[in-house]
Amino acid sequence: MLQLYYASESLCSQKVKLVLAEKQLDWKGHLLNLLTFENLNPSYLALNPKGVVPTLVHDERVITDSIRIIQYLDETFPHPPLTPTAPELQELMQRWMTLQNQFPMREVMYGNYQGLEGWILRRSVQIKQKLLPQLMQAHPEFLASYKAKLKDVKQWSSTIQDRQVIASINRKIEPMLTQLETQLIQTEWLCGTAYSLADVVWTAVLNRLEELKFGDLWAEGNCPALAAYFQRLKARPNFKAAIQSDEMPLPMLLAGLCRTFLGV
Ligand SMILES: N[C@@H](CCC(=O)N[C@@H](CS)C(=O)NCC(=O)O)C(=O)O
Repeated sequence: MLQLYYASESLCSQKVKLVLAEKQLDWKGHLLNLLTFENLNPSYLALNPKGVVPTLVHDERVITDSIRIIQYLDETFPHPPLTPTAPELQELMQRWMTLQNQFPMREVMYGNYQGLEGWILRRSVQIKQKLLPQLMQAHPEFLASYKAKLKDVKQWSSTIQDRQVIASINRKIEPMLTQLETQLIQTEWLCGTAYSLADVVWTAVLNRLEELKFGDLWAEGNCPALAAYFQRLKARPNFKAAIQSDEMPLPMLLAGLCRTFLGV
């Protein structure tokens, strides 16, 4: 039995949902509301001490971190395979996944969303900063997790409020996409002729960058191979279910909005 703890519109959750769909696996979902901080509940921290989604539970085994989860799924359920067999292509796949994983997408998202959405996201980080000391007092058995989270949230909050830092992170997006373009001029998928975990990861990221209005970086002839690649990714049968139609259910959104407006 596969169980996935995930959140709506979470980039890391989308990668896992796409792999589950590609492999046509049945799974039971536990949808967490990040806007009401369900990810910081002690019951969830017991599974995922960092208090982030996603978490996969397979029978008794708990796996955290989206990259580890998708690799685990591919090893455990090898059909269809999403890892190339040639060692040099496996290495290439790791490189594409590391490039993505090391890029501060969280800061890109929280720093660039505009309007109400941006306000909600940035305010949720401020509320988290106020909430964590209270949680430390209420649940001292999770003190280490909450302390680490608070340290991370303080850094996160100061980064997304600093327009210059966000602008300098944004400037790194184009060179990263140029690396993809160089590869995709030569091959259909990032690791050659077969769709792989690297393509899964970049499906979620390119989609998010487009949502954040960075799509011009590859459109209008700027990166034609990347633009064509993104069209191929979006045309795949599982894109819609795993990524495009990923929206927070209305009751969850309303609960999140209340919490955000009240600021507690
Ligand atoms: N490296 C982790 C990052 C997980 C992560 O940051 N998840 C986000 C959603 S995409 C989250 O849970 N954010 C809530 C928080 O940090 O409080 C992974 O790939 O799974």
